[in-house]
Amino acid sequence: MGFLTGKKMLITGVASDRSIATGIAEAMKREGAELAFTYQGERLKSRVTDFAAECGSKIVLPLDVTVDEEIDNVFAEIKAQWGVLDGLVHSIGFAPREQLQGKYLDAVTREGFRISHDISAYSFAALGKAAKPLMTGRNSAMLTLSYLGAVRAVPMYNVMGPAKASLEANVRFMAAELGEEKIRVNGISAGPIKTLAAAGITGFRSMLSKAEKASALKRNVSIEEVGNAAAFLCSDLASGITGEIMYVDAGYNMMG
Ligand code: 0WD
Repeated sequence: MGFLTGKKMLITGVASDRSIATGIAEAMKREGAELAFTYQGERLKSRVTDFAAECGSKIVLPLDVTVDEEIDNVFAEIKAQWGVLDGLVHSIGFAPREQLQGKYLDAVTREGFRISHDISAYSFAALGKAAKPLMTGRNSAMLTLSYLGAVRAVPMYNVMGPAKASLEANVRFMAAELGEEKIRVNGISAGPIKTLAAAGITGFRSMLSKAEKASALKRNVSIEEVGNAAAFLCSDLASGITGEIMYVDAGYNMMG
C-alpha cells in the first residue's frame, strides 16, 4: 500500500510531459493518492485531460491564477466532488520573457515586477486561502516549487529571484498560521530542469551545465526525483515538517 493511500490531492501546473507537476502527479499516483488537476487556458485543456485520464482522474478544472473567479470555481468544484482536500501542489511560475534577459536593473519594470510576483508568489497565498476550509483538521499539506534564485543572485534569473523570495516567505507565513489547523506548508527548491518555463530563461543551458559540474552528485535532477520528494512532503511521513524549503538539487546549493 502506497504512503498516500486515501489522500486527495489537487495538482496545478501541468503544462507538458516534462513539467515538474507531471513528475509530482506520477509519484503521488504511484503512492496511492487520488488526483485532481487544473490547466491554464484552452490550449492546455486536452493535454491535461489526457494526462488526468492516464492517472485515473476525472476532475480537470480551468485555472488562471490571475482570475479570482477561476480560483473560487476550482475549490467550489473540489468541494462538490470530494468535500475535502488533503494536498495542494502549487507548481506555477511566470515572468514576461523580456524580464529574463540581460541585466536585472535593465530588464525590470514596474509591470514586469508586478506580473511576476502576482503569478509566481501571490497565487500560492490565494490558492492557500481558498483551499484552507477544505483542508482544515485533516493532517493536510500545501506545497510549492521554488529555486535557488530566491536566496542567491543567479545571473539571468532576474525578477524571478525576488518573486521566489516572496514565495518562500509565503511558505513561512502560511505555515505559521495554518499549523493550528493541522495544515503543513512547505516548498521544494529544485535544481534546474529543462521544462517549458525553463526554456524562457536566457542562458538556461549554462545553468544546467554549471549545476552538473558543481553539484555534489555531479549531475542534474529529474522531475521524478522532485516528484518523490513532493509526495513525501505531502504525506504523513513528513508529519513533523512545516515551513521548510527542502533542496532537491543533487547537492548544489551547499557546495563551497
Ligand atoms: O528548472 C526548473 N524548471 C525549475 C522550476 C527549477 C526550480 C523551480 N521551478 C519552478 C517554476 O518556477 C515553477 O514555479 O517549478 C514550477 C513549475 O515549473 P516547470 O515545471 O519548470 O514549468 P512548466 O512545465 O512550464 O509549468 C509551469 C506552468 C506554466 O506553464 P507555461 O510554460 O505554459 O507557462 O505554470 C503555469 C502554466 O501551466 N502557469 C499558470 N497557471 C495558472 N495561471 C499561470 C497562470 N496565470 N502562469 C503560468
